[in-house]
Amino acid sequence: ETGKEKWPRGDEKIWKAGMRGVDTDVASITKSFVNHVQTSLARQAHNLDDLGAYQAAALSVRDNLILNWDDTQLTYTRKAPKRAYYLSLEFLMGRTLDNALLNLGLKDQYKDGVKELGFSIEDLLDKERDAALGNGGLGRLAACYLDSSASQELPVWGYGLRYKYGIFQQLISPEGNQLEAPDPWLDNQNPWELPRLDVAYEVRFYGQAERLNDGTPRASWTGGQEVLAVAYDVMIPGCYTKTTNNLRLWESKPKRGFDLNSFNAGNYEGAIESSNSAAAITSVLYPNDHTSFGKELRLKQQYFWTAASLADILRRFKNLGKSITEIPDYIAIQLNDTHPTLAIPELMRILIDDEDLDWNKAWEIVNNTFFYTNHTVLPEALEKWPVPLMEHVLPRHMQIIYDINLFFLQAVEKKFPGDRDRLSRMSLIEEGFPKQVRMAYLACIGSKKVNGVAELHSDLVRTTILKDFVEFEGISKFGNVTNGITPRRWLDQCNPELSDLISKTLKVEKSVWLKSLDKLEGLLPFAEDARFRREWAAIKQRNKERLAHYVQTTLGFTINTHAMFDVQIKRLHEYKRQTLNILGVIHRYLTLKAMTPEARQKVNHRVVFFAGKAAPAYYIAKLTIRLIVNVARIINADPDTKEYLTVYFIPDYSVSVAEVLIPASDISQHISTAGTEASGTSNMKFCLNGGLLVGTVDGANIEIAESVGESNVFFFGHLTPDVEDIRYQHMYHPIPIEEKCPALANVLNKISGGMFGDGGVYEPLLKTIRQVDYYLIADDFDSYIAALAMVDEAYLDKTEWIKKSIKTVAKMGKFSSDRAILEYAESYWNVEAISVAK
Ligand code: B1H
Repeated sequence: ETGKEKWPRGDEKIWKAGMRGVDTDVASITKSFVNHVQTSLARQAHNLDDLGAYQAAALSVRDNLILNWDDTQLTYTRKAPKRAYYLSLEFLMGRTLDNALLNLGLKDQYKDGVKELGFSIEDLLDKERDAALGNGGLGRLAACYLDSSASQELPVWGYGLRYKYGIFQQLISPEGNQLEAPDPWLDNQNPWELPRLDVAYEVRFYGQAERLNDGTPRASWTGGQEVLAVAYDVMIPGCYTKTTNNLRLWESKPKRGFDLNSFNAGNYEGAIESSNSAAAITSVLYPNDHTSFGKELRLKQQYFWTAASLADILRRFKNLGKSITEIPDYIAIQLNDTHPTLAIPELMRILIDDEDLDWNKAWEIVNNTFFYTNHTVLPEALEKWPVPLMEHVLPRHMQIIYDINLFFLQAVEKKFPGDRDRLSRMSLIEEGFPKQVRMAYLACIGSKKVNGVAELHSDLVRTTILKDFVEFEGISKFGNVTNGITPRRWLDQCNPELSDLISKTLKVEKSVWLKSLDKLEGLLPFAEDARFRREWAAIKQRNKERLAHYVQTTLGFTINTHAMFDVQIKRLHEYKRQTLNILGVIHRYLTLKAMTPEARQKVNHRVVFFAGKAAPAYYIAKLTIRLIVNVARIINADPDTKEYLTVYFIPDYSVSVAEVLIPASDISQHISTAGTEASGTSNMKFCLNGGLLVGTVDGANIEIAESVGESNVFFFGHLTPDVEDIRYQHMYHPIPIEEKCPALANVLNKISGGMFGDGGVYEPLLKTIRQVDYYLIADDFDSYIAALAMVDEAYLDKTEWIKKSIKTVAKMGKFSSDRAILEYAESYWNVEAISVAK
């Protein structure tokens, strides 16, 4: 079909002469850089600072991306393959310039080029602000999957929201309290997005829905508020390939500058207000990781985004000229958690009200188009929307959900006649005041397949929250795709020396092994090579020094880089048990204090790092931060012990801070109560950089241990099947903490007693442990301390330790997000790779 087409307009030769390729030798790069300084930024050599130079470099690199993006999109249009769309409310992209340079294979050229112009590439990279449109693992996973889709040449687009403010900036007050400040990430302009002001859709809220009652299931939905969704495209380059995919983010704006009707009625204030409320939809990312609050604005975000995305996807589909019933042959839509579940009733609405399909045909199309990934089994995170709110904001969707529920429950009744309990358990509508829509159930029954994000988690989905649905629909619908991480950012970019050493050792090009990560197995024999081990250890040491330098320049602390670096970085949450870690630190401190100076000499030196944000309204999590900061203040100043043990809380954790912390770790902690962490992905990042795991038997820790060998991880704690029973005992046969775990009781008493400042401040936190202890801190404390003792023991033998580190990296191939995205493409979406001609 290609090649035979007529040139679209004008003289083909003149067009072709005007088209530029982008030359990538150093001379062309410096020329392009200077051009952008002059004509894009309107600046000159004498008034160009690092920020300006970063922008010029970014614009110059962007030229490459745009040309590749154009070719990629043209290829997709011409070849019309089945495409997948990844709908996620969060994309935690981090910085782009370094990643783009590496994926394009242009890092060295740009480094030399900017040097010739008097700049250092490292300084420029450092000027970029993170794109932090996500809370944590769920949003970062979406970013890794985009990188892998492009790298594996899969026709996948992401759809999300262009929040004006990303995740808040975290400040720590002198008392140790978390303070939140807005993240105006777009203030310096964003060279990585292309505004598409011509790609816009109208999205309706509120109004009236009336069934036509004409023998069809159709209804009309009119009135209410109409808001405009405008597209911004972010180019996603693959690694050593021309394929450059798209992430389309929607911005909300008023349909008109102001609401004319109110204006004409003399209600100027009302007019301004409605324009404000349209812009409000995409103004800020909700920072409540793992909690569902039922806020109207959040519901509006979800609908705004799913409606605009579906309209865009269907417009593209309609350009193919196919019958509407062929949607599932051309489109797969992956729902990243339940946040985009409204896409299911929205597609039903379009097929029924606009396309006039009958109910069963529409439902069949929907059922073959959507795929749902669950990311948590924690009850507080499972989304439920109050029916009255839904009826108010989305009246037509509420009707459709009731209809879906009716047909669904009729089918359940048919299969399990007379089982009323089952019907009420499985209903999409939870009875109560108010009634609520259970979004996970809607996502489940509307999708072709459902998956969890690690083996254990997928089992829990099948046997707990969706058990009834497995019994009704059959087990084969419920799968697992263990999460992965992109080795481009999480090895090649964040740990360039290790990446170079691996290439040199394997004698394999990065363009190969970074996309076939199983090749790392070739490192195994080198664990026995003393020279290789020395190089390996030296790189770890330099990464520790790089982190120490970061802490020195940002916080002013001097860190002992010859100590073991022990890192726990993730959102603050009770289930993740940062408290267990800090209580363990206090225990170690008390133990050190009780030793003679001679005995202390034999103790392993340790530096403990924490970083992470707490949801602004999560009181206990914020109190944990306060405790960590104050424990650090006391311990780091104690002349008896500070050589042996120091603690740092690194404020404002982000993707780019993670890129400095992870390569520097000797061990990292992934210590959630068994059965609570769906997967975890930083566990993979640490292991890929040669840090060992201390962890519970939870989430992806289990599969990591299976891959790297149990002897190379430090496991502790109760197992998932026991957790329920233990909680039951806590409720009905509580054992006083002094009896159950005297060591912990002693630690808690020291805190209460004021060792780390006013003990009263921490009482609410201590109470969660002394009383209900829902997350089993007391039950796991002794085995946790024992695991850390094993770590100390193992670290004494440096040679063995480095061998463990090498063997771990060698066995991490499975955890590439390339493997994960290919599983989605092959086993779920039926989407194939398609290459873009050079
Ligand atoms: C994960 C969330 C999450 N699971 C609600 N669930 C949110 C839920 O703003 N909200 O409403 C935001 C985030 N995030 C994480 O997903 C899991 O806890 C991790 O274990 C997992 O690795 C990650 C990616 O699958």
